Amino acid sequence: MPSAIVILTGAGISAESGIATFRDPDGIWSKVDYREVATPQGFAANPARVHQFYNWRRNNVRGFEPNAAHAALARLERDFAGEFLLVTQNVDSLHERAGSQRLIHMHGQHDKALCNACGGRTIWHDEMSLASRCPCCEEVGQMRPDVVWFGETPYELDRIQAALRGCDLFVSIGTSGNVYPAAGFVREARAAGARTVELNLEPSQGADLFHEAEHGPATGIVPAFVERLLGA
Ligand code: BJW
Repeated sequence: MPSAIVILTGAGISAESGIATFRDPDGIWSKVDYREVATPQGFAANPARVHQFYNWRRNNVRGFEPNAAHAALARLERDFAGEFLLVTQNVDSLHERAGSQRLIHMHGQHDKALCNACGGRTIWHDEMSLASRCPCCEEVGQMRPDVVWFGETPYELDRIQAALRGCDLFVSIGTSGNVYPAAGFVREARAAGARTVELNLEPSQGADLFHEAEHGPATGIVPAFVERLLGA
């Protein structure tokens, strides 16, 4: 039984809840140019287009529910006696809705806004536009989605790296391993002496960096993995 676990999740864990992944054949980046909607330069060039994209994403996820894989990770956090940290690259809120609490959204959250004028972060469920007013500083036209775009620094990296240095089990779930720094966490965990496991539909970009792997839909392999871990 491990004494400290770090879990990294990506879009694949929410796929069976109905939320599109990014790089699968019918994924978001097959329909939208990421340079237009997920870079600071894209936002500077056409903020209305970026607001339109994230308003669509925010509205689109409303009807979706956490699945058995999210529930299994919430159960692991509840029933495992050691240190536990769940790091998600996902901007949806399905982990917290399933009951996860020791959770970091390293790429931000859909349902939060960030003010470019004062740096304030607020819960945001409505449409966002160039006419939106910051509830902290009252400026108009400075609001953006609180998500981490390419070229921006992901959130809480110090806390994540400390957890990676102290873990003896690292599990990566539903991520293609294309995007850094998350794709490098497996190396950091290995360097700390952790056992590393990949649970993904198919071998990821960095599959050979893991000690073990299981491939299949998250709603099958994640609950089974958690069951074995807690039963061990
Ligand atoms: C299933 C399944 C099922 C399907 N069951 N599985 C050259 C080399 C190295 C790095 C760079 C480089 N050039 C630029 C960089 C840096 C850049 C980067 O990594 N680029 C690469 C593309 C090369 N990274 C950054 O810019 C990051 N910031 C940064 O590096 O700052 C510098 C810094 C570093 C360290 C310290 C200090 C400073 C920021 C990255 C921001 C990413 N943002 C996005 C958008 C967020 C907002 C939004 O949602 O719109 O985050 S992009 C997108 O990709 C999103 C995701 O979180 C992220 C990862 O995607 P994910 O989750 O892996 O999804 P997919 O679709 O790729 O994979 C899904 C997987 O699930 C697949 O494998 C499927 O098989 C599987 N799957 N169904 C189980 N049912």
